Amino acid sequence: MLLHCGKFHLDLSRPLVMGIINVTPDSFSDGGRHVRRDAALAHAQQLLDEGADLLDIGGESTRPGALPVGVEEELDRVMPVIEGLRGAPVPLSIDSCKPEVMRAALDAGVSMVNDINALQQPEAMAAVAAGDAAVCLMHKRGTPQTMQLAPDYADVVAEIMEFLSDRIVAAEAAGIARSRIVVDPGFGFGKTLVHNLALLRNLDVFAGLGVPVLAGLSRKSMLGAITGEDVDHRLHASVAAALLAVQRGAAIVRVHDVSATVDALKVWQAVNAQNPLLNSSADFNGCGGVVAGVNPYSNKAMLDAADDDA
Ligand code: HH2
Repeated sequence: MLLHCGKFHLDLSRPLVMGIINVTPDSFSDGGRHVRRDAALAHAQQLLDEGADLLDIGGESTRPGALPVGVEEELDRVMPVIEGLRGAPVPLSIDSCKPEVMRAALDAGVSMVNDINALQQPEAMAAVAAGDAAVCLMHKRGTPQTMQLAPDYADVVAEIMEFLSDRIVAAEAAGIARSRIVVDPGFGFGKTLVHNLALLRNLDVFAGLGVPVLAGLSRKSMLGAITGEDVDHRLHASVAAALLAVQRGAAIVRVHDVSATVDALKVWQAVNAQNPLLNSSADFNGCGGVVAGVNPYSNKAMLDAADDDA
């Protein structure tokens, strides 16, 4: 399956890793670390070096209880970073619900809009439909201020399936081709631990919607609830969760810890390949992921590794 993502055509026959760049003072796990343009750009370079297939840039925290940010403030945060990354070898994604921010980011060349509000804000649909960028339609219940108060579903999987299915129909009706659409059940956005686990367990059901599924579990509180670890010590749980998501059909995982996730997925990929050292690149590489970009899973790397072992 290919995802049309602006000038990039992403081959999804291997799972892709989306690295997170939060240009915010208050994100739940890395707030304040990449607020300065230089720090954000250095972080972006690090994620690229570690093998990120996409970079997701956000200027507003959506953690439970986060306060909303105005359009100008969000633009001031993200635009210098987007401009600094112009010409990056992988697609840039803007993580925003605001049509004004989407438009400015798209004009500056981003290839994907990641909207936790699934393009429900007036004008958001039109902003994306006007170009050729991909879009991630995510489910959430409530707002960051209210979403964790008492989330309740009769059937969390069925209800979110229905929501995402409706949003795909709405996006297609607005002129966004299916080949540009990704969906995300929205782990932690108006869900209890039980809901989140049901979603992860049944992620393959979402793959049945016929568009790629993105999963964002990295460092989230559900992993803290399971392991008892605070947000700075959720690397192992995050990697496990990313792997489980991919095993259940996620095409893209949105993560803070790119290097560790890329390595884990290389192991997954190698185990899944029939005979990695004999197969063609199409079989083993999963066709390389980013057609016009970096492929950290090259056959050469695999053959070099095999030589080292011998
Ligand atoms: N999670 C966060 C933000 N954006 N987008 C998608 N599609 N899926 C997610 O699960 C998702 C998302 C929250 O994580 P983070 O950006 O690290 O934190 P914060 O919102 O506090 O900046």
